[in-house]
Amino acid sequence: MTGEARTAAAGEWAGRTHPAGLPRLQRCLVMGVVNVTPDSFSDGGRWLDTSAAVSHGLKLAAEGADIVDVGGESTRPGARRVDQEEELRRVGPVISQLAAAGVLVSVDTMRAGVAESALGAGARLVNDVSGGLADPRMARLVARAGVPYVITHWRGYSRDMQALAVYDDVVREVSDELRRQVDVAIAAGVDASAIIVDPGLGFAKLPGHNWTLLARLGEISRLGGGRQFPVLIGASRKSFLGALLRDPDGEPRPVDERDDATTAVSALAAAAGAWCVRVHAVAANADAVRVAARWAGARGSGAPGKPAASSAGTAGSAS
Ligand code: PMM
Repeated sequence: MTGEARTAAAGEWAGRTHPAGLPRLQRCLVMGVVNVTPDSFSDGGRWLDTSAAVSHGLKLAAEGADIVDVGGESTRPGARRVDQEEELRRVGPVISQLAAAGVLVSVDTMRAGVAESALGAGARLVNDVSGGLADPRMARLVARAGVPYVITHWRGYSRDMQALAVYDDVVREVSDELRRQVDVAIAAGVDASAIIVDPGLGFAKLPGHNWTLLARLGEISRLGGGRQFPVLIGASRKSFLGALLRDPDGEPRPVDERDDATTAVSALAAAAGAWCVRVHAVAANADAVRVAARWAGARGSGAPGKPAASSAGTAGSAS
């Protein structure tokens, strides 16, 4: 049995990696979501107003978000695109006000022009759900700016992406396709140590694909072999959780009742070595990643209740 297989069997792959330019914590990070959109499936319309979005971002940071992710374009299945001016009008003031308040902000965009303005407004991380495929200028922009870059597995725009959810071996195909996206970014000058990979749950994926990817994060982290990348997981409130929790009549659990399941995914993903979880309801998830870190830190401590030496900074008292 290889070392990789042994650690995978123990529920964790060896050595969590950290992207350059972001806080190095001995636990999984929490990214809180602020969608400044009228139509996101999870919170559409709630934070369209700048001051409501800023207040919400500050609240998420106070609840324990390490990063606040601000987006101005919905990526729900079937969504139509907004134009660049409108996207910028939505996210620009929210990002500048949150950054001015000391919040570590990422911008969720597929457009290099939006990313550039967002970085100018104080964002410190680019989260591109198309992983560079929607805008070929994105990788060069990220390389020039020298910021961390989330590359998500993506097969096409939201409008018809679910028709592309066809796989023989979802882990191999997602890893191979992500590897090609990562190679393009590196060829454009992006520092490999600044890259975070994301299997893109729900993006051209059916529920079974999402579960298989979650169960095999170690393989995603290595993209089929070689260098290990930090992994970000965006499961929050997504429809595969609604489908899992159908009521006796077969109705999916409504979007606003999926936060407990999201927290369960966060705990399991953190225990499996995920670098960050992207969530809408921060407080419970901030607790969950600390529980996972404390649990992992106690491994090898020898006695129940005795903190492991390596767990400093990851959790509170043993009581
Ligand atoms: N999902 C959504 C939006 N942005 N970014 C990353 N990196 N990963 C994701 O899974 C992801 C994302 C869609 O969810 P939302 O509409 O609730 O924000």
